[in-house]
Formats: sequence, C-alpha cells, structure tokens
Amino acid sequence: MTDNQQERVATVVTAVMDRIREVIVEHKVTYDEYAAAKQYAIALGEAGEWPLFGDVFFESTVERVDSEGREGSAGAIEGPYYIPDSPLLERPYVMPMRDDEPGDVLIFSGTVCGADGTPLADAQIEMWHSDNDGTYSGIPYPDDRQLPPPFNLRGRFTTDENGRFEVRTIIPVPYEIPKGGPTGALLRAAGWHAFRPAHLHCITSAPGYASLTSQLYFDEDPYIDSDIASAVKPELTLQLTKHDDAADLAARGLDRPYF
Ligand code: MBD
Ligand code: FE
Repeated sequence: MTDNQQERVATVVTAVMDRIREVIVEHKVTYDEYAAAKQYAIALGEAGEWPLFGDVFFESTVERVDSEGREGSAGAIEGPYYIPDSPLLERPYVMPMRDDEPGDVLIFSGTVCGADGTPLADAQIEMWHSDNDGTYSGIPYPDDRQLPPPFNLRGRFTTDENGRFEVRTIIPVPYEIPKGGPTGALLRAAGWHAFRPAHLHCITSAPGYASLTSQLYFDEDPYIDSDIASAVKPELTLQLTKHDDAADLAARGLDRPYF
C-alpha cells in the first residue's frame, strides 16, 4: 500500500467508526442490541447477502458521488445480480426466455450515442432483469421458489450502423427483496416495504468510450417514488405504449399485444 492509500483508509475508516460510536451514544445502544447487531452481521454473511445488503443501502450513494460531473446519460447502480458472459444474441434480438415465459411483451428500442450525441454503431448492450415473479436467473434465493433456467432474461446485443437496437423481452415486475433472508428480515423489523420498482439493468459499452451501467424504470410503477434501494432517477423512467394492431402483431409473429 502506498502512503496515500494508507492515509485514505485511515481517514474513511475513522469517519465510519466515529459515526457508529456517535449512534451508540446518541441512541444509548444496549448490550442486547450490540449482541443482536453482531448476530445480524454473521447471519448476513452466512446467507451470502452482504452484496444485497450493501447494494440496497449504500450503492446508490456511491453511484451518485462517483458519477458527479460525468457527461452523458444518467447511470444507476449495478445491483447484486449481474452475471458476466451472458448469451450473445442474434438479430432479431429476443432475450433468452422460456417458451411460455409469463409477462407482458416488451419491445425495447433506442439509439446508443456517445456523450456528444454521435450515434454509435456496434455498441454493445448487456441487459438483465427479473421475470414476472420477480426472480433473477442464476441467483440462489432463501426460499423455495421456482428458479428460471441459467441466463434466462440475460443477454448481450449490439447496435446497427445507425446506432439503433431493438430487442423483445417481457416486462419485469417490481422486485421484492427475498423475505426468507436477513435483508428482508431487517426491512420487516423496521416496518419498511421491501420493493424496488420494476427495472431493466443495462451496461452499454463501445470501443473508445467509457461504459455506462444504468437501469430503466416504468413511469406508472407503484414503487417509482419509494425504491428501497433509492436508485430511481426521473430521466431513467420510460413510458409504456400499448400496441395491439392486428397486422403489426402478425408481422412480428406475436399472439398478444406488446408494449
Ligand atoms: C436488485 O435487482 C437490485 O437491482 C438491487 C439494487 C438490489 C436488489 C435487487
Ligand atoms: Fe435489479
């Protein structure tokens, strides 16, 4: 470690410890409460939920501080459920899903631009989101829900020569922090709800450009103003439009309306 790094550790860790001591004094934390807090930290580790806990309570603050002054579209937290090396999709892009994947059909399209507004050909979008039960593929859950197949609703695709892309998927539902684990237990104990509004995660990248980790939300979501992870930004909220024209649906090979 360099002297600078050592100084940084000492500064930040001292600040954290001082704040915790202040809370103990201000709220007269008892021995029982101290013991419960230690047990809680152990339980979080045993359940493998430290990443979930950290990303729910702290990542949005890190993201805001870290992205201050950055140009281009707003970023958002990565969250605990990113898995690298998801399938590379082929056109026309359809996210990996089961034959009878439940949920409303979403056709998500757009243009990837550099911060200066130049459309970027061959930019890559890596997208992942939960299914209609609020479950992410590849993630163990502390309850006996049915798990989707590996890489379900996770995929990578690229923009065309005009920087455009279009991908079909299903609309995720609001995400509830699993009830069976210690993070969910803490939310319940404090009397808070455990939801994030429905969201699409995406990491957009292009050679020669800084990549962007972000999320997209839906404007009529009941949790849009009370995300338990405090990660919603108004400019990341999409408006859904329902399409039910029979000829359009037939041309797309769809047997139900899409958004
Ligand atoms: C998620 O999907 C998520 O994005 C965050 C931040 C926390 C828990 C689940
Ligand atoms: Fe998420």
